[in-house]
Amino acid sequence: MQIKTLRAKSIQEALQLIRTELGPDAAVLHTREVRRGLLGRMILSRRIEVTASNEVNVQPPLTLAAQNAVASQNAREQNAAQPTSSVDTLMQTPAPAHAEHHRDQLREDIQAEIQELRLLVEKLHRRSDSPISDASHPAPVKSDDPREQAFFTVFTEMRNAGLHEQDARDLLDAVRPDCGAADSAESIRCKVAETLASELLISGPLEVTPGKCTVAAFVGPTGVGKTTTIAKLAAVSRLHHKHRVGLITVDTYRIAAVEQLRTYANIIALPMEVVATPREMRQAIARMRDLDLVLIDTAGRSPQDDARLQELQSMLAEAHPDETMLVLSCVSSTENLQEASRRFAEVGVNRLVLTKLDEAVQLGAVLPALRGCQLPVSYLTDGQNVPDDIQEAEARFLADAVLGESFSTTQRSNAA
Ligand SMILES: Nc1nc2c(ncn2[C@@H]2O[C@H](COP(=O)(O)OP(=O)(O)OP(=O)(O)O)[C@@H](O)[C@H]2O)c(=O)[nH]1
Ligand SMILES: [Mg+2]
Repeated sequence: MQIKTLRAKSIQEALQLIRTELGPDAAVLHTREVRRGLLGRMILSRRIEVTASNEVNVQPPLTLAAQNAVASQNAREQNAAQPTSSVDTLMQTPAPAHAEHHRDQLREDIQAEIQELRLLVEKLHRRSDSPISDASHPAPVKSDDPREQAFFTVFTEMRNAGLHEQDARDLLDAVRPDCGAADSAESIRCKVAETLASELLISGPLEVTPGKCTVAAFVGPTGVGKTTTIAKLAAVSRLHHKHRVGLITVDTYRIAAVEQLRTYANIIALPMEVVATPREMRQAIARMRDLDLVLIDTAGRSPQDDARLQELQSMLAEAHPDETMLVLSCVSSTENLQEASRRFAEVGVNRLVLTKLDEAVQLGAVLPALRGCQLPVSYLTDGQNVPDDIQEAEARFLADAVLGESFSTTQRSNAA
């Protein structure tokens, strides 16, 4: 017995193939529409599978010729009939009705899926509107109440600035008692910025008293901008304030590092010493004692590298720096900043320099590290230009930067 199963785009095409393969008297044993996902049906066309044989005689098997005749008859009689999704019905429905039916079916499927997606999006939106699990301090949510709506706007801006949910919530909770019904998002923003500014620790610049040698060492993870920051400070101190400045580098691990600092020292015309051991450090400091300011550059260290951190500590113990500046890049994640400040605390850091403000898309992630390390910030750097891209840290400026663009005082006054 010869049985064939064929697939085609339409029942007509399938029957034509069967006729060619098995002859006009072949009997159709089975038909079905090959199921595809919605995407498959949208991208690919429908497929009909037909199984037929030329040697069976079952009742009521219709030969192809008879089926074609029935199909034509049905086409005339049933063109107004409601189609069903079975292929048997498709076989009895004329071609334009097939297409119509197929389109209806597809439309219904798409509408059902859109409805499903809509429900899903609404659910997610509701969740993001109230992302707080702590019921005792709910986060601001979308509301018809203008005051709550203003809180929600500011909360969203802070989250967009990269602030962790808890930090954003705490800041809003802190200003809530001072906000009345008339407070707009603008005034809430202002209060939040003031609150954060009052909390941030700022140290002011390095204190340099001519005739009294101030020694400042710069430590931190690799590539955060220690050497560049030293070059900026040295240039400002020497060229603007006319201080007598000297440089020491202990970064003998990279030839390029020594050359990098030497280049700056040559340009600014500063004495520079390269030291490799604690003893050499002691001697170099002694030679520079009559200068106003000595800046010590160190090799970048991984906060995970216990041995190197220990080595750094021994070296700095000989220098007795007045200030030990931890240099951190704002491009780093909260976790990396926290880990770096925790590990470098062992080296005796007492101030912070935040670099690469210009590169950081958001500064919100810096806040937990600032709060965690409790080190006052001395300088902010925002570019590679020596000496221009450095400024003394200022609380309100830093608060605005951490809170995001919409908090920027400049932008607000421009917009007004
Ligand atoms: N965008 C930007 N780049 C900076 C800033 N500060 C430093 N850089 C760049 O960051 C790169 C690394 O700077 P370095 O000063 O060599 O960093 P380092 O901490 O001394 O690096 P190691 O000594 O290797 O640990 C250089 O390309 C600098 O130009 C900054 O504020 N913004
Ligand atoms: Mg360096």
